[in-house]
Amino acid sequence: MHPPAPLHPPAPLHPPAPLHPPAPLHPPAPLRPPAPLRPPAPLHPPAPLHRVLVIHGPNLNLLGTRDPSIYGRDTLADIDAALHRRAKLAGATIDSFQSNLEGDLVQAIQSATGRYGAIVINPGGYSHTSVAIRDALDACGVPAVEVHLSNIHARESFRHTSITAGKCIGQISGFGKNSYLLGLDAALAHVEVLAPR
Ligand code: DHK
Repeated sequence: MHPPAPLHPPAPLHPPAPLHPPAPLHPPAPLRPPAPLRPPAPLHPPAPLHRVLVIHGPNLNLLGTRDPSIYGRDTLADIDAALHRRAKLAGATIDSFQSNLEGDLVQAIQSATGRYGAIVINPGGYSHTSVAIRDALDACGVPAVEVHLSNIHARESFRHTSITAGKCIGQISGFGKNSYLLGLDAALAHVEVLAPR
């Protein structure tokens, strides 16, 4: 019989690791004073309401000689001069633009945003065909009045529908040069530069 193996002396107890002293509390960072509220920047600066852009579409440069029994004998210059006089009486101004090109007309409509209070437009033959001009009228955010010298509803059936008029505030058709003048009055009344009659 072997004598029992001597018991190992118990391992000395390690003293518990000292607790880290608690990190000193930082005082909370002072709150920044709230930034002053700025009003949101307007998407477009307000357009001068009394400025009207008059847009003439294709073939209207030929007025005076183009089928006078339908379009009258006034030239485009005559019509623009009458519009200038009328605008002046109302305390408004007009700029006039004519093009035979669809893209130029789209560009002119787009350029009106923020610069004009209203548009008076005779899209000519594009009234019956142009989705691009309709879309530009829709996107520009400027109220437009569509005008026609002739009464498009009394002519060939393909002229009875205007694709563009649906994006205008209204349409005036059949009064020759006066369609433009009535269109200008309607546009100025809409933006309240001219008191409605
Ligand atoms: C002018 C045009 O050129 C035509 O194509 C339109 C419009 C009508 C007008 O009457 O002013 O159909």
